[in-house]
Amino acid sequence: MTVDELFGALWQRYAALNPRAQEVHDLLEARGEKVVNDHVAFRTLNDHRLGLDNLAQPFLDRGYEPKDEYRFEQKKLFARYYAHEDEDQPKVFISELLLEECSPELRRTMEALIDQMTEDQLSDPMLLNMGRVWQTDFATYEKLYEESEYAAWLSAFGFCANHFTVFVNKLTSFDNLEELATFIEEAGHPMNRSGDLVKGSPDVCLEQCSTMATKLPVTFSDGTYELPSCFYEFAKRYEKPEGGLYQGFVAASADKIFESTNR
Ligand code: OOG
Ligand code: NI
Repeated sequence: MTVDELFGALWQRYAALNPRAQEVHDLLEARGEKVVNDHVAFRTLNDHRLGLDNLAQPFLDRGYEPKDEYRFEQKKLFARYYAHEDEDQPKVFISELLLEECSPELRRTMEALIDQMTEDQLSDPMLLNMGRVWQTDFATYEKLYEESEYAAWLSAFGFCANHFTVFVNKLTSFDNLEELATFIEEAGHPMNRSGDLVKGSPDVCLEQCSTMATKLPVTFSDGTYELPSCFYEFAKRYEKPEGGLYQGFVAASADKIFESTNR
């Protein structure tokens, strides 16, 4: 599988979970834009069999290298991004929940989900696109949600691209992110307004905004419930003072982007 085929397979599962992303993508292309991805993001747990390093492997095997790392104290997350030697390839942002910082109950719950996985699933290089690989119930989702929205999301959706991100520098018909956000909202897709609509600024060389995650029926052993699944993000990058476009992320902005899957 080439790197393009890998992103194609990831987009397929993602678009099924977030039909709004396909709609917005198609609206932009109908306007004459060519949509280019800035980054794709994944979520996992720091279990040694399915941590950030495990999810990164398919990218490392295809020319990606580890770059900067980020820490989210309150959300108990660690993240790293990966970039390809060819700068036209999307960056990959992977975060993981630090289980040792969570309550013993949360830890036991997540470990019980992992225990349902087969050896073949745990060692599958395409783990990152396998979706939910365990049975669980809505009562467990709600209990997890009280402590960690991130853990609850992972229990309901498992492994997939959490979001794709449009690289706004490549769009030609919008002057700024506010204009793009208005266009998306007028098409009926609510945006994440946690903090500000636009997170970041030219001063930190990165501006971002995102839709709220699409609500999708999720089947649990105790019923079917509509839950926020995946979202679509938009990023505009600025020149660093020393020259060249800034390639990294901004922790304060990322902290708010995570909230795009809040209920
Ligand atoms: C990741 C949130 C952070 C960014 O671009 O800063 C992020 C997530 O929601 O999993 O994507
Ligand atoms: Ni992102």
